[in-house]
Amino acid sequence: SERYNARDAEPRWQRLWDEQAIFVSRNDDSRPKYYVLEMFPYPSGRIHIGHVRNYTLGDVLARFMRAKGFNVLHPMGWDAFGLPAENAAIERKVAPKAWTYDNIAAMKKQLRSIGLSLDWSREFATCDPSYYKHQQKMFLDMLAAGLAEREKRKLNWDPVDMTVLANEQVIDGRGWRSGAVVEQREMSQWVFKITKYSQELLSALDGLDRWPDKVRLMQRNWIGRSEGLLIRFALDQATTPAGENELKIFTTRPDTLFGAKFMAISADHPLAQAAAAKNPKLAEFIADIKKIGTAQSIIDTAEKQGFDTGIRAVHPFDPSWKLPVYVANFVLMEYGTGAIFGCPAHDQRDLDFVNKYGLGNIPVVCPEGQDPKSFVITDTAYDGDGRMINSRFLDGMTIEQAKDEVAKRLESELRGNAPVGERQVNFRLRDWGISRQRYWGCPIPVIHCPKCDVVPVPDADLPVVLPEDVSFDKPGNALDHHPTWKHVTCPKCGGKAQRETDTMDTFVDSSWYFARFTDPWNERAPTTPAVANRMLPVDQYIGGVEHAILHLLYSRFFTRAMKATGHIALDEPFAGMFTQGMVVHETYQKADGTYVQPAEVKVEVGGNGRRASLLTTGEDIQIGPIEKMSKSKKNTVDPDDIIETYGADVARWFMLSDSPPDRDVIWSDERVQGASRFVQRLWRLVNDSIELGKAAPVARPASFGPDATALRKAAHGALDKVTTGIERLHFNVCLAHIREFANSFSEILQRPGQPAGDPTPDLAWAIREASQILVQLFSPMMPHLAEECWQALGQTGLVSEANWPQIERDLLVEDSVTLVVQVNGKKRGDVTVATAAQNPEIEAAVLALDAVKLALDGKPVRKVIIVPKRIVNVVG
Ligand code: ANZ
Ligand code: ZN
Repeated sequence: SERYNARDAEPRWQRLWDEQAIFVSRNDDSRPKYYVLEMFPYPSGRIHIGHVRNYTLGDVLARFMRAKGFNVLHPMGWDAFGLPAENAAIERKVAPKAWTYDNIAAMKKQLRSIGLSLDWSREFATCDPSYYKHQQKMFLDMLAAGLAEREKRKLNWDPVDMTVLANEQVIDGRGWRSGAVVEQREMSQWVFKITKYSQELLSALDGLDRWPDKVRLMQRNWIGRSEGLLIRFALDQATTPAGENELKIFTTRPDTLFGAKFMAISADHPLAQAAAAKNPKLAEFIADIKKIGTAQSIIDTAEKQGFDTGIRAVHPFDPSWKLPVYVANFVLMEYGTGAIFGCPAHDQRDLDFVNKYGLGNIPVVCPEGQDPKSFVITDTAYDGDGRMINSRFLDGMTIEQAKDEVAKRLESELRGNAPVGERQVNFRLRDWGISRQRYWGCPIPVIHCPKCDVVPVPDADLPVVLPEDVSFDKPGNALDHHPTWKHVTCPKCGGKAQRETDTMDTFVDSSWYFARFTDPWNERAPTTPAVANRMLPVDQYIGGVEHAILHLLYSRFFTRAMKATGHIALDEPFAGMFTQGMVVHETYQKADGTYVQPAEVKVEVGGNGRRASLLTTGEDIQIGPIEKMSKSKKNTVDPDDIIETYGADVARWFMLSDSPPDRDVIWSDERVQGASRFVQRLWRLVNDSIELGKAAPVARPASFGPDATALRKAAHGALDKVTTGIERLHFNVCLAHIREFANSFSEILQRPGQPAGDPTPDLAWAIREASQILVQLFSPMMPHLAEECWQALGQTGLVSEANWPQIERDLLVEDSVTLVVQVNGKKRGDVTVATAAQNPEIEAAVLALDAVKLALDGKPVRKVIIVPKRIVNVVG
């Protein structure tokens, strides 16, 4: 038979799937539903190889579940708002809208060439007014429900680009694009009240048992629940500006109070402001440290700095003990009370601080087995377990006992009318600031009126559509510069008013798209609750681990907000979450350090290992480390090239075969060629089997000879393993089983003494059955090749629509053994198990026997002794 020609076959099958609309799922389908979703792409212009991996993983599952008889929902759309479109407008003078939709068209063509079983009838882009209209409506619903609010916040302001920057966009205190020193500005922002759900978002993580543990842990840490004590320290009046008389701090370690050496407050703390008013040096220090960004990472890495305000705080257990109050750059106003007491012996940051300013330390927790007298701290703080020392009435207690004792005493001690201490739970999670001073985003649907303040845009006026006649000649927000767009009349009083010109963070767009996919045709409302509640949650969501926190947390919040505003009736959007690894590749560098593309390099394997040279000039190329594919390192491969050269099935097979889906996969041309050879092998194997299976009787033979049985065992064994493998997303294991099955199939076909073309009827029948099973097994991974084979096998209809084959379980009992079963040494029967069965399995089978239960007569089992392959003795 001829070689399989992917270039001819793939587009042909893609067209047929399309014409027959077989991947379109209907909302009135009564079969059980299965919702598979991969994170939708940003339309940057090109699909990259990471997308191919992501979508292939989801596609295997979608195709498999469809074959299993589910009503599969597998939609695709575009996360289409965001900064790159504006940059393109600035750099290339193309309108953001045109740029975005052109990119979508190009990428859609690429996605189609991968052969994904997507329901394109539900496609939308988040920049479609028909999508963001509903987002605006939900914003207004959230505003009415108290889940959206205006809040004054300190933000990173880039004075050159005239925009607020996210923490991630501030690099070493400078704007990532402009390079300007970023200022901290207090500005009014729209926030979503995600903190109302802090505890719930945390607790519900326990129930997400089909999520990766690492993702749940990252969310737990991000939410950052801590239990501690609020303590009101009195201030020594002689040292304190008028009107200030106490300092409130939050601590998770009240047990360490007798190890306190200083107090520290944030530069934004009112007490710092008050002290700075009379101390120019302090004011200068504060201005200095305020220049650094507010990102935790910046604060963690910056050198610890402080300035003594001269104010003294009084120790809550000793009126004569005075502690200096510093303004310090590592205390955040946004957490706790913006003030701390520092215990250097047991906190590394505090220790670094006192070592710098010569304040000393007192250890108060002594590790078990250590002599307290010789326990000193110099450069490394001790944050482990132990007993209290140097702590008066706490001495000898455990940390937990000491925490409790301090809390009890301070709770019952009053100053003024209030207790000095109060137990408190704090969360690190902050409300979600969604205002962006950007054009290419979803307009926030409110109007600012000088008389009426903030007025929601009436429902009838939605959507607030982005104007298209915008100019990017000036830096900043093009919406704000637009001559007319923002000038409106107030819907309430009819007076002159202004539209909000901030747009929403693009993370809002991706926080509910999965819900919109369930009924994207509804023009009146974001969702059709009856449909959304039936189709959600997403059964399997697949995407990169880089979204472990923001996107996945925001979506969990937004789903709750949609529930609170009546758009949906569930809390958790994603029942199963899978984070795939990256596609990585080695890097190639010339002697001068410039990177070159893999396609320009020839790699040879010689005596001294692998060496590389440049194809054009032959000059030496240095093989660098394996890294994530990136434009800057030039170690990318272009999906179009791969599909053009080898076909989509080869790319898909390679992506799935080499490593478990949650690990990184190293792109290797040799391995891709291996996948390509395997495609041809399968094609030959199926064609050979057609010849040999010709003589097969229609009816299933009454009995099978040894060859036929061996083949059937191989086929059903593979079917069993691939079925469970796909269900667990162990795709690389599935592929290994398919390979193994193909090998034993070939062997049986080529067995000597079996005259070609003339097998016995039972073997012919088994060959036909095996070839059908084989094709179905690889059809989720290589759907085009599978269709071609299915057709060659003479099947009517498409393999993409065929039901998954039924497993014959009897064939799975690989060589079994029968063991004698005894209870307390007396034979009570026997049991047959697979030779490979492990002891726990054998034990379970034995204890389930009625004869054994009868003999035990309710007595507990004390021991089960297994003599391999012979006897099982139950001792009761
Ligand atoms: C005294 C102490 C002694 C502390 C010790 C720690 C160790 P988590 O667990 O993250 O909640 N802290 C409180 N507010 C702060 C702020 N606004 N900026 C910077 N640090 C702040 O951390 C709570 C601990 O972080 C608190 O407990 C406080 O330092 C510090 F051996 O109080 B601790
Ligand atoms: Zn008004």
